[in-house]
Amino acid sequence: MARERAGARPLELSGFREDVVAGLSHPQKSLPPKYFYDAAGSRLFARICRLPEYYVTRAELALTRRHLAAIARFAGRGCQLIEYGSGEGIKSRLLIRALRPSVYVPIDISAHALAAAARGLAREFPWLRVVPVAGDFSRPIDIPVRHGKPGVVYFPGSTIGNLTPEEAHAFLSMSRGVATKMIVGVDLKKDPAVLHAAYNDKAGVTAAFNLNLLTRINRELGADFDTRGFRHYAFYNPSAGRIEMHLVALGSHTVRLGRHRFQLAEGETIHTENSYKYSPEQFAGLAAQAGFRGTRVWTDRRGLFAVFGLTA
Ligand code: SAH
Ligand code: AVI
Repeated sequence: MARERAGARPLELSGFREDVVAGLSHPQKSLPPKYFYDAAGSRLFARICRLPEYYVTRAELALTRRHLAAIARFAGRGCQLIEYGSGEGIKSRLLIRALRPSVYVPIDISAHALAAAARGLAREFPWLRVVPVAGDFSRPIDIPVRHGKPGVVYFPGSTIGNLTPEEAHAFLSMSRGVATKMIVGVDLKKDPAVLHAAYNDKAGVTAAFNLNLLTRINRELGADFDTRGFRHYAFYNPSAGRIEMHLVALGSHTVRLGRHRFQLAEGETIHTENSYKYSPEQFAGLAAQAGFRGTRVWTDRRGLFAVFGLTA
């Protein structure tokens, strides 16, 4: 794969059309979740993080606060902090305060949200060198780290759960080439009723987040999805250990995208996201397979979420 210089072109659009056409051509139609995050999608995700049912952000924040001293000792002060899928950077602030990194490199596919977050951080931490990189972490990215200070990769939010275990393995292996230490947020297996509520909130924000993907495809690729003809559908698949999000066609539906036409039968779904939930042992096993030797794990009091400290 060719290496891209960070920020050289509107990367999130390269391959968007091809990925959508490929995904809608499968017998089980699917769309990659990385395309949720246009400006509207990033705003909707920020609202999800504040929903009463979405325990994920609160649990990770609480546990990061509680174990911050130990996490900081693990990472080491003055490191080069590289964060994948940085979003709003809610938890990053805690780490930045505790680690005083020599540079902070937030990487995100959502260029708009990334720029806004980087501006906020630069205001809040005037001493910090912030080097935002608009990039897709599922492809090679040039990361502007310097020799000298150790690099630490931060991957919070359980974004790793949106990758299949095979993709997560590849991502972890790739990260070993970027830094010798990683701090990874992982959502844990739990009562399916808690999971179900978190992905089916009463206010309908998760539904709007899911449906926004079709609105984005219409706007940016000129497709003609009738978004009112689809309903958000999320459920826990216990044998796969994941929440699946789908969009269900309420009636038969034809979508045009350039010269392509896609037919959906009534009740047919487009699979838009997986959110894998791990047991601590499962995730430690995955990290070991990807070449990480040392593993520290911190959890919140209720055992909802874990932060792993991995050493290559
Ligand atoms: N880390 C934040 C945000 C998590 S949401 C938190 O913990 O709250 C997932 C973030 O990853 C979003 O900001 C999204 O834009 C970004 N993202 C998703 N897929 C990506 C990809 N392939 N490459 C880069 N960023 C990605
Ligand atoms: C970013 N990611 C970890 C979220 C999750 O929980 O899988 C995305 C999300 N999808 C629906 N709600 C939140």
